[in-house]
Amino acid sequence: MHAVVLTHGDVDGITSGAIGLLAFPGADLYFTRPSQIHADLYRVARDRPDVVSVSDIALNTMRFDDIIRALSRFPRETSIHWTDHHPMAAKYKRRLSQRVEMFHQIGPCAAELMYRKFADRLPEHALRLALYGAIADYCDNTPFVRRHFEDFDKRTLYLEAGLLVQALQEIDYRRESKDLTWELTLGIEPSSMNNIVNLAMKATRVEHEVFRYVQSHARKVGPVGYVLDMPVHGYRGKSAKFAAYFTDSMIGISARSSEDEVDVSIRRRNSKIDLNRLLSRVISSFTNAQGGGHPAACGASMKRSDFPRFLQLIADEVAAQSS
Ligand SMILES: [Mn+2]
Repeated sequence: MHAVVLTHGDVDGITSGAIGLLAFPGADLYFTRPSQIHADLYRVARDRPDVVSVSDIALNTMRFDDIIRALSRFPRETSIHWTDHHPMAAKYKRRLSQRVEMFHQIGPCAAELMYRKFADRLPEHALRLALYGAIADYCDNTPFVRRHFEDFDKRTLYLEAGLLVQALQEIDYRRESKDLTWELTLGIEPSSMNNIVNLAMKATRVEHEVFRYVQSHARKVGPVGYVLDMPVHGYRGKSAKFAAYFTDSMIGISARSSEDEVDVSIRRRNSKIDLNRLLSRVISSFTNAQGGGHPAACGASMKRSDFPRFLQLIADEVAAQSS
């Protein structure tokens, strides 16, 4: 049997992908992302696999027709599992479900969904992977996760998951993450991976420096705190949180500019604002901007010259919603 696992490169992606590898032994593993899943599906379809598992990939509606076209390239016999927890409009979900075996739920992480979907064929250690994914994605308050925290010492689970989260800040997205995923399928714990432990400690020290940097460089536009072009790469979700904290804001943004683009990570702080919905409203007033994510965590990119107006629109929306 020839199986292919396509998943995201963050901890939830890696753990849900590792569970996919355990459910389909011998499968090939590729990392992908919402902006390129259509192209990866095209490529994978040429090999006519028996099984494909896509996990933790948000549906990019701008590419929806390309995704449907790519799916149509697979032989009828290929079973395609689509497992995700990002917001997905009902019409897209219906259309996609005509070809894929859809398991979509908001609330749990993708690793929990993968575990529940394939539980009857997974080894015992896959459960820990599901819990690591849940902790990493802040999806650790579901009935499934609460129940299984009782099966271990949850403080140890947080340490192991924390090592993965931290190490991934310092890891090359494709090469080393692939080795890490394979090691996880073998049941090796993060605390037993010396390279992961070392990277996690380094990342934690860098994070503390990032915290201090944001303290002295965060700026505020209305109810939005932001930091632009930190000297260190990565740490975007974390620095967005810190920017909200240090400016006492409901929303935090960490932005990085390149030659002609700005890329932003957005987080909320003590707020129930649905960032995904907020962002999609704001983004619709820009050409060449894209983004999306979860209610509590989003990302977007836009033309560099649009960034000030983007900040202002986000601030206006937040102010309007909270007044
Ligand atoms: Mn996820």
